[in-house]
Amino acid sequence: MAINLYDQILEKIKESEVVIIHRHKNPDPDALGSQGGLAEILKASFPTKKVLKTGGPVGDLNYLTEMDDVSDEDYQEALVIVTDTANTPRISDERYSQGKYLVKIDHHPNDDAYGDIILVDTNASSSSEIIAGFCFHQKKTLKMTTTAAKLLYAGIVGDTGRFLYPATTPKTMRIVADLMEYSFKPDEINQKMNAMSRKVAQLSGYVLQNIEIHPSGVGKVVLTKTILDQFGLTDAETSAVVSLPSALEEVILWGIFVEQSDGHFRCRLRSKGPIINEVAKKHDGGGHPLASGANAKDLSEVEQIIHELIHVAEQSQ
Ligand SMILES: [Mn+2]
Repeated sequence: MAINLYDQILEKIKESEVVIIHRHKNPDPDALGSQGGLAEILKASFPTKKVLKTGGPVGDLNYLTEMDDVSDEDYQEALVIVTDTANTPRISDERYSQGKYLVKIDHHPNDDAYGDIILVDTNASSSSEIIAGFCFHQKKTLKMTTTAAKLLYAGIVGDTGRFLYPATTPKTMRIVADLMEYSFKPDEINQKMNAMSRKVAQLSGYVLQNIEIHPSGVGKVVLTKTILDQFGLTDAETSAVVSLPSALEEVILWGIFVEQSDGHFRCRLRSKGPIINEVAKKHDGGGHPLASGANAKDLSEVEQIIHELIHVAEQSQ
């Protein structure tokens, strides 16, 4: 990995008295793990610097980390680091551009190359893996702590689906092993990340019962407003069921389509192998080759996306 980028980022950190760390909206464990983990590392390594985390509500992931109160004045001389966020509209807290210097650290495809320094490694499982690798590489200066190790571990576990997805590499596991040398309790994190509410458990049952599977291996789940109301769930709470179809042996790729208040459908596309982000890009979206998001204006566009996914599945056979 581009080692000189590590040095450049460390130089910028050393020069800056204020570091403000952002991540994406609707944060997942990798967004919070990379943000919180980096904050803990910098606070331990440079006790006199002001290190702040900003962004919208973290929901029930507040057991991982919480945000700080960041004033507009804090940005005046600040180094701003954004983790785990592919494009600027997704950055939580739009003041990200008001610092003196901007660094992007991410593992999604670099389609929106924002920032004065860009550290993007699409081979990394997660942004948390990149942050941990950066810290261990710069260990003369940067101190890993137990809390940071716990947060980064949670981020890696989250983004790899507990080491299920192909982005899990030998390097991922070496970094995880090094993180586990710190005295947090991995089993506690695993249990918390595995836990779901009764409502989400019931929605999981619905998804597994009602998924439509095309002979090519394409799974389709449509969650209308009526269905979400029936389970008493919001769109944000449906993220827990997105990976469920991967357990079905006949499913190769799938889409979960969640109706929004304005009637359009938020589409979450996933794949066990065939590349699907090109389909996502055609429908107001993008993302990883095997995990993308898109938007469909109505059910007929949902059908169009399914049609394109079937084409992808058939091409791969
Ligand atoms: Mn991530």
